[in-house]
Amino acid sequence: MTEDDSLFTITEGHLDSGMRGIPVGTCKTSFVDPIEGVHYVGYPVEDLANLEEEDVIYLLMHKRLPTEEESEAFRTELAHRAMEMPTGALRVLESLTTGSSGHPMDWLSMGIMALGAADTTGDVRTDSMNLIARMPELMARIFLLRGGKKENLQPSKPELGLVENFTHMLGMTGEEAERMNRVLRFFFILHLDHGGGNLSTFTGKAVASGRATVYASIASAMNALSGPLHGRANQACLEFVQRIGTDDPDEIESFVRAELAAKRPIFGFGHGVLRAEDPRARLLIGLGAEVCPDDENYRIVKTLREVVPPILKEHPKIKNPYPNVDLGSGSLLHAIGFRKPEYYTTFFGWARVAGICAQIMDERNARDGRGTPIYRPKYIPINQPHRRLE
Ligand code: FCX
Repeated sequence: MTEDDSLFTITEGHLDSGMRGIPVGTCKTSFVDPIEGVHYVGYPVEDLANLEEEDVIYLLMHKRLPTEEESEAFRTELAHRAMEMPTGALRVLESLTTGSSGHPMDWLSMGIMALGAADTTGDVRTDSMNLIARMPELMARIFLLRGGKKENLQPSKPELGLVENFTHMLGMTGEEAERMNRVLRFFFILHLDHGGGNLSTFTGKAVASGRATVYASIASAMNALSGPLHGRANQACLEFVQRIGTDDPDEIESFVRAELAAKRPIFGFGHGVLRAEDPRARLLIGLGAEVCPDDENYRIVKTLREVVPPILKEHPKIKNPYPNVDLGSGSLLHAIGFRKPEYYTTFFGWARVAGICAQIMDERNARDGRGTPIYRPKYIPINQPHRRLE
């Protein structure tokens, strides 16, 4: 690829299409193949799904998996940074009127801003590593504060690793904790990154391109993720499953048809890039067969997976009638004990922080360290004839 190669022809039809498919930059961390799904630095995500989560973050940052020593050093660095967390900054969350006011994604975004207000160095790697290291405690505090159980917070043990420290701080022990760790680690790795152009990543990088802080950029990314067509689809999907309340295929079919007739989205299906079932959906549903095969929600999800694609195929405008990542994740999170769907997008956000930080680091290092220029796509004016006041 040379500077003068023509990559894409823009027609009028591309305008106001959400920039669908228009190449705007390069990405070193991951790509999404329309059929094979997401690959992290070349590896299909299923190859990585059972690794340690820190090693996969290392891969996104360094573009190769760590050696044993590098892995150890990386985990030690994260643990050290977690111990220096400015927890006092999070008192801002305690001042929100009641535990349940606002959506957990609002709290996540505010919590990230509060951490940044307390400790921003301006060095992108340092701020990224600090934020990644401190996310488990931010997550645990949000869960317990909102649940009115802040005194239940167990002292952080960052040496346990990111996911295990989170469940430990929530007070989980024994088999229950093991099951949670297994599912959350798998979920976490599957959600770390998804190419450069998904809305939350793009938003985070766009804000960062103006040389805003990592914290401001990532909080913006979390706000982008909070929409129901994006990250919040995992909440919407489980709520949808619970509303269906039966795994009878005929009843599910009537329900789905009624939703479509009412012009409501069928959550957990469709995608801007994928044109086949998202491998992450397959992997999560596969994990469900191991972890919660008889769970009621899980059974409904499995039936939706069979019943919905043929119905969506009847609508030629829907380019991908197949399951996306959000179809199965909610039923798994519910089965391991997270009963409130409104929290599910925070898990997605927690994981995505690392991928977006890695991409921001790459963009800041681009052009021999001058960084990617400030984002500035062109909008073509319409319905704006030149005018003057009389
Ligand atoms: N249910 C109902 N309508 C759908 C649909 C679905 N699952 N998927 C696509 N459509 C509709 C679109 O709304 C659009 O309608 P319009 O022309 O009237 O605006 C038309 O079909 C063409 O859309 P398409 O090009 O196939 O898909 P888009 O890139 O525009 O949208 C999303 C992709 C994911 C937003 C869309 O499929 C959708 O709304 N899905 C349901 C919500 C969801 O599960 N989101 C999670 C996606 C993902 F995993 C993530 O980012 O987190």
